[in-house]
Amino acid sequence: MADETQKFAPGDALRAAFSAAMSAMYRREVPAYGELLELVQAVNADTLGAYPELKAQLERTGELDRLSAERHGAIRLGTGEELSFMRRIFALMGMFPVGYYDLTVAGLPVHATAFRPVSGDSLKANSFRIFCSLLRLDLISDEALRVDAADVLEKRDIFSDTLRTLVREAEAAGGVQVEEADAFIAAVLDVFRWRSEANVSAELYERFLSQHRLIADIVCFKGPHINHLTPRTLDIDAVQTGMPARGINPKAVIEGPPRRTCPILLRQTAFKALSEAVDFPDGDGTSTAGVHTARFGEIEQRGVALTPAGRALYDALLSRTRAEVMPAPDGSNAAAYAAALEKVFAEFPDRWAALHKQGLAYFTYHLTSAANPGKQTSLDALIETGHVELIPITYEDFLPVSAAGIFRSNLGDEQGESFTGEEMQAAFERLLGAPVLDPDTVYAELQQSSREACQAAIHARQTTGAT
Ligand code: OOG
Ligand code: NI
Repeated sequence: MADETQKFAPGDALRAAFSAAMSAMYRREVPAYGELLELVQAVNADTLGAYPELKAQLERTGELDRLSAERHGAIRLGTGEELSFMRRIFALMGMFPVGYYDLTVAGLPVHATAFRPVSGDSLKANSFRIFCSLLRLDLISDEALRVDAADVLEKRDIFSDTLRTLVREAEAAGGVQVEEADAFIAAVLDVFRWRSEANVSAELYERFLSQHRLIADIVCFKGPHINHLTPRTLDIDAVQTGMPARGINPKAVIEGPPRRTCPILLRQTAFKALSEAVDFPDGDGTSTAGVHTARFGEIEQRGVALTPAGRALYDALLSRTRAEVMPAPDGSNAAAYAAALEKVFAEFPDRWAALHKQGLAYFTYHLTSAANPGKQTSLDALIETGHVELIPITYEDFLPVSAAGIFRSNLGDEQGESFTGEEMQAAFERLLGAPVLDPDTVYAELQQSSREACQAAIHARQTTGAT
């Protein structure tokens, strides 16, 4: 009898195909993204050549293979119905909602989650993530505009009938059939492409734009166009420096922590959106030509995931840096900011062993082939004697509000917030139709299961006496 599981395309394979198809599409839609990919690949090859230890570590964790295909994207949705159906699509590709992000603290009228693979094996196979925001209509202060937005969103359907049918059939069958995989990917891809024909008149577009540019971007179009795709680099400073030569002008300051020997969390930089031609229907069969500016380019360098204690230290140091030097939007004090960041973050331990010992970051544990661990069973002691090697667990999530959010909370700028964080998360989860996973739990479980496996391996080696 044929293996039953063979008739379904595995989620990991669908996600890899989806990620590759998105990348090819975005390359066609936003040519600077193609330039950026080439630069990132060149820098990554140089970095791997210059740092054999980093190369060995990435090889060990399986990240070397996934590196050139690694990227994240972002989309913005208008309604709970869109969000919950999106969740069902992503689930078929092995992508699950992790984390809740309240972007109102950064002055954006949205909240969000990230759809991503969760298990170690799935991350290794393909780590494609999509940051997915949902508009908070309740934050549109202009009553008439709020009603208009709800009305426009109510009337659109961002999913084709083909896609809705494929998703329902796949859910009922327990997966996407192998012979439907290409049609499924094509139908999903179609949701995220750019559509130059707007949903609203030029006049209504301008009204949304003047309330908030994000609202115009979400409400006025027929689909949630992918707004950026971000490749992962091993040396963001080198990419930042190399961009102008390729005609790309990045923002002056790299967001996140400073350059370190042991990278933590996430460092990101972006370059400006392109303006795209749009046709705004006048309502009488004619249309008005205009432009829309929303899509941009971004790169990132990923470091180790931090524990809650590590994250608290990171937040405190970033906030202290910003109290010293607030980066100006025009980049005029970029060097002073970089210097302050470097100086303040000197307090954050920059050795893997120290980060582990102080419980600031997450690791997996690997018994080295060196020698017999003897009778010693304490992991800490075995790490010190070199019998157990620590491998940092990569941060797989996002930091979209760290910069702006910390600044605003320092200023106590929280007027107008009528809901607490927990209430809003619960409301978001109701619309999503599922709870979001807590990123910290995901990392803690990866660390714990690795600890247990390593301890079992130590025990096995001690009892057999093998070296
Ligand atoms: C949200 C962007 C969030 C990141 O890298 O932090 C994100 C958006 O602009 O839609 O992609
Ligand atoms: Ni991004």
